Amino acid sequence: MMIVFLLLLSLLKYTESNWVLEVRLYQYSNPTSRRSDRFCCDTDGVLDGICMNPCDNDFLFCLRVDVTSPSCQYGAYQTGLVAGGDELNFTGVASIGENNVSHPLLFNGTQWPENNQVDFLVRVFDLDPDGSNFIGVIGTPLTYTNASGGPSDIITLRGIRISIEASFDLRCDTNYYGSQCDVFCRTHDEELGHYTCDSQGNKICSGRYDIETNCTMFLPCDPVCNSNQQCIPSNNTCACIDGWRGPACNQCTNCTATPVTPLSTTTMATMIPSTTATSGSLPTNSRRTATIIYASIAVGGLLIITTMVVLIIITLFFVHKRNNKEIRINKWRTTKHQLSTLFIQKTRFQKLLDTYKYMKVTQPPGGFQKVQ
Ligand SMILES: [Ca+2]
Ligand SMILES: [Ca+2]
Repeated sequence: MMIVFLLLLSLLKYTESNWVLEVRLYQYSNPTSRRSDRFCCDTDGVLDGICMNPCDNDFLFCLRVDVTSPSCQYGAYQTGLVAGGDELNFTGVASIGENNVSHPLLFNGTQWPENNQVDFLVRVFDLDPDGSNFIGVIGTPLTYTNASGGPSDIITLRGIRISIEASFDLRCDTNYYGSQCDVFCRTHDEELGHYTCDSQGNKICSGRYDIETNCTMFLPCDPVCNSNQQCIPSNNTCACIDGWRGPACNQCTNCTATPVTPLSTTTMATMIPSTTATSGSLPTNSRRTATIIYASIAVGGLLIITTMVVLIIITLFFVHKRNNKEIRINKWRTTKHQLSTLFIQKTRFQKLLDTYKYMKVTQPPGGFQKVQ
């Protein structure tokens, strides 16, 4: 059986987990230093029925799905020889046995345990040069409905002749939250987002990053900037765009016009000073620019219309020319057909005439005779 467990240990893979079960060990005791078959661990060290030599203890700690499972799905640790005899105190011990197993023990799973249960198992062996002997087994089911219970009290787990004290603490692994550790949240501060996580796994955006964008973009300026301003979302300020200055960005930098009241906008301000304000207050450069734009639009539109008209005329010309050609061809074909018909009729008539002449020349006296 031990070989089976060792094989399963070698196959065990550790991946990122949702939850962690921490097991702290305290006192282990085998007061009679006997094996599971009641014999002393060392049969040559017996005096008056008393085992004089302690066992050479080797522990296997295992966490599995349930008591029927042959494997340790949530992890297993084999300590190797643990010096100290049959009364061991693991309190405050950082590593156990010649294999230096880290203590407290950590087991983990990637899904919440089915039926809210796991099974903790301890197997103890006596190591000797000629092989190992089975000392005993201790096991207990552990039930958890959520991961927020905190560490348990110290519990004494008892086998037939052995016992061990332990406490258990099931909690969510790093970056997992929720009662069953099924909420994932990992702090980011780069292009994937700028946020931390609260105790429930909710994202808390840094600074002015917007939760609606997964904390990847800043919130829009509040209050919104006017049409002569540009929003600087990182610090929620409105900066004047080119051509404007002043606290409200309503003073033209290249003209002497009186300040105007800019239009409020719900989006980032345009880079061109507004042309919808009172025309009398527009700067000269702005009016000149607007005139050029309107003139360009008018000329462009005229060119497009002219080109379209020319194309239509050319198309109609070619269509008309093609139709005339087809009409002439059809007339020629009709005339040719009529001439062919007249020629055929003329040939037939000529044959009839020749036949009549022949018959007239060869007419016997007394009239025509029936040709046999
Ligand atoms: Ca032995
Ligand atoms: Ca031994």
